Amino acid sequence: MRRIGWTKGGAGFAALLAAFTLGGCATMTGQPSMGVAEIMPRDLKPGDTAVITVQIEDKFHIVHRVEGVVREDRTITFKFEDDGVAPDDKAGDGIWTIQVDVPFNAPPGDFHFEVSGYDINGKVLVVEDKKGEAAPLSTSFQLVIEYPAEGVAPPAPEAAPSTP
Ligand SMILES: [Ca+2]
Repeated sequence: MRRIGWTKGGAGFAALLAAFTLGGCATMTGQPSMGVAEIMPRDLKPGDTAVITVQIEDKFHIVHRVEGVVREDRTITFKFEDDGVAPDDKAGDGIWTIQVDVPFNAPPGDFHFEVSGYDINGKVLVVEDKKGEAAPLSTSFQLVIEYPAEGVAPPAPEAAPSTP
């Protein structure tokens, strides 16, 4: 018997996942939804300043707090604001913003930045995902910290002035 409606292999699922991630998630239930977080600039060096934004649809103002952590180092909590104070562009527009300074002693490598929405009681909000399963209101992205051209030798010092 032939089954209809399932695509073979993982392509269908990947497409579904992409749609879920990129779709902006307008939900019919009015539950909050979180879009993809963006970081500018993408490539970071120790000492750099970056601005991270995440768009949250929150019709009923359930999202009380938005915080991020670096998965590899959870000691610092990054608190996003939607208050119109720079670098946040506009108050209450659902775009939550934070400015982060990459520590000068940050180790180079790949890091995962996780953003979550919290309710008034400080609990991570749980929403239904596309499959109707409970999922935390959160998103994550990868950020890369690179040391400036470490493999490249610094410019050769000028030939020592010859002292006669
Ligand atoms: Ca805003």
